[in-house]
Amino acid sequence: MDKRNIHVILFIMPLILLSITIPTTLQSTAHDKLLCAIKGTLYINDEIAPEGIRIDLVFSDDTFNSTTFEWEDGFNYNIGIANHEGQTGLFYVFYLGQYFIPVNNQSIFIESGVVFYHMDLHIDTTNNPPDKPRDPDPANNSENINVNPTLSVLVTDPDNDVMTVYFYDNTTHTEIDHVVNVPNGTRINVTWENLDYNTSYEWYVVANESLLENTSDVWTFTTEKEDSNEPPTIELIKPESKRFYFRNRSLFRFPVILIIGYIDIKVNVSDSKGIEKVEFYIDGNLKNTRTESNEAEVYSWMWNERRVFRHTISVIAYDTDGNTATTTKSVFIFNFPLLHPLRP
Ligand SMILES: [Ca+2]
Ligand SMILES: [Ca+2]
Repeated sequence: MDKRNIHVILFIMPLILLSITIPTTLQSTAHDKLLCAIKGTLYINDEIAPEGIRIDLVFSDDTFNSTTFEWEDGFNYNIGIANHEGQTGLFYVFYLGQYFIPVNNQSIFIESGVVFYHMDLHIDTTNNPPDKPRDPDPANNSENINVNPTLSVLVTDPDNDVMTVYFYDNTTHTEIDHVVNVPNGTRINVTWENLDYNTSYEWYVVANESLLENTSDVWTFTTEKEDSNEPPTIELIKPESKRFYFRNRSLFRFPVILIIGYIDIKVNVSDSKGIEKVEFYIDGNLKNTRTESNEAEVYSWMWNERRVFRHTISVIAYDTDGNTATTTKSVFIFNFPLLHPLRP
């Protein structure tokens, strides 16, 4: 047994005897510095650490208790835990300019009446933080972005660690959303909802692999101008100008539109935001309303009324904001449906 081990035993033995024989209240007044503490050895990559490294114990109420690693009677660090009974603390080791969370024993619950805990801490400096999240979409300084954009970045970790990735609004510093269990080398997406039109936004991303994290640059984009919902477009595709129709069939060119019998009136309608309805009029009287197209962008209605001579077909398309488009054509028609029982 070497000299150091003997010192350890000589130190521990009276402490144990004290714990057994002296009431706790007496212990804490008489030995405040030794008692109510966490003591242990700090290992860095499995080697006993050099002295002078700072170890912090952070409790849930945000109080900060730090000590500097030093050799002390066989215990290498010594953090007071008085008044933290019932709380859970987390260790952080500040080393090489960054915080490391010990690989084992990283959290500790302080029970009341405990004199001290012996807890060795191991940190692994061979772990690297995730790389800065990069390759944003929308790209930095993008314009005309929609008001519910999908935000996307590429995240990587040099050690192939799985990450949690947080997206933040840089103006309010609130979280937009996060994604857990993200493998190294993944492009991830979240949606930022209900932004204002024609406004600049700033965002950034934090990739965290539970021990270390890294923060992206701040990126910005500007949303699109408020949508003005243009009116629809409409085109009468049947009857065509200067055609002769017989019972719905186009037969030949004619100086005017001449229709014998019934005819399907067809329009081609389009709108960037969607069509609400299409109305069919004869001589200004509403005859039919269609809310569904018969085929892509084509709305039709079979006109089969007893009519002779000249009449006016009008079709009005309404978009979802009530904007309209109208097409009108004059036709000559001779239709006696009551005399033509062979209707389709
Ligand atoms: Ca890592
Ligand atoms: Ca429109």
